[in-house]
Amino acid sequence: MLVNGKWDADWHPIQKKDTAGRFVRQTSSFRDWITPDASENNSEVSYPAEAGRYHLFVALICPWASRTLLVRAIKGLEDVISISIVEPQITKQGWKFGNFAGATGHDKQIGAEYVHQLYTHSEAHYTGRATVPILWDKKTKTIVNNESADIIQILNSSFNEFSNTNIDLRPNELLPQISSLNNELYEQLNNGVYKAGFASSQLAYEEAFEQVFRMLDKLDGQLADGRKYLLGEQLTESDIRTFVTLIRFDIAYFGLFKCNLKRIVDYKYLQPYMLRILALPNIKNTVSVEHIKAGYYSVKALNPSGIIPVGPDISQWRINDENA
Ligand SMILES: N[C@@H](CCC(=O)N[C@@H](CS)C(=O)NCC(=O)O)C(=O)O
Repeated sequence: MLVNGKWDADWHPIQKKDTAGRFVRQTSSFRDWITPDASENNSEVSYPAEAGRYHLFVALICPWASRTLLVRAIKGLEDVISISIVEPQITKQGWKFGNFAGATGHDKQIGAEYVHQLYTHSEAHYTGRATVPILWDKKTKTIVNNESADIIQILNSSFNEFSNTNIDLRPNELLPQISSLNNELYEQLNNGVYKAGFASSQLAYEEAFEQVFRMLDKLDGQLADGRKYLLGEQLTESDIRTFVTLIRFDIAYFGLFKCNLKRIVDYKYLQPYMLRILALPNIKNTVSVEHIKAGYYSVKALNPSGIIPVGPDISQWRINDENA
């Protein structure tokens, strides 16, 4: 991570844990906002929505980054917000730009070799982990926001002028349900799998494992009445948040993170639900099985040999990885 603007220690997945060995995720620190007219939101600085001005730095392995890519695709903002995709394997200096198939090569914004340089370019004395996704302003060459929960809201609501669809992933009438489900999803599923995978005690692992499967069972039950999406017939932000974990589950979390009670393919309703979202326009482009495998299985603390499993069989996903 960065300490006072300097890269400090070799990258390690677990840099914070509590006294019972539970994995603790860092909170994000760039929280500025973009609004249609730069009017104030709930943050100190607001940038104006403009086509071509903003850029997303992502890793295709990363569920948090992927949810921003999904919202960009669903809102049809591919020509409005440009992207860089880093290499999937995290290095001793964190995320790196490069030529792994499906990555976008060298950084054209500031000529960075590593993502941490974007952080120090934005704040010379930055202390913290250099995470993706990053929403970047090309005009001032600075990070606007590095919290995916904020970025998906910004993409959903602030660029409608440039979007060719009227899809709203956070309709007012569903907001209370969306936000309560999102909280549960984050704790028990999205971050729950990480809490299982990066637990450093049996107790912390079992606690997280139990929550993960309780949540998957609950979601499967919620879909059992034949509804299309978790909150009914309309796709919402909660579906996006769920999808990014489901799509990684059988490939990475079942094995590497020891979430091995059931696979998603074993769930009657969750599996078709996941495929339904995968089949939406341009969503397949946000999913790279190659990056997910190469990235997760390169975490040496969990997989010292670096061997990448051959399975699972995902032929029914009909993904062509060259698109990624
Ligand atoms: N709260 C952040 C979390 C992002 C995050 O943890 N990203 C991971 C990749 S999945 C990362 O970049 N990790 C690098 C590190 O921790 O050094 C968000 O949702 O945007």
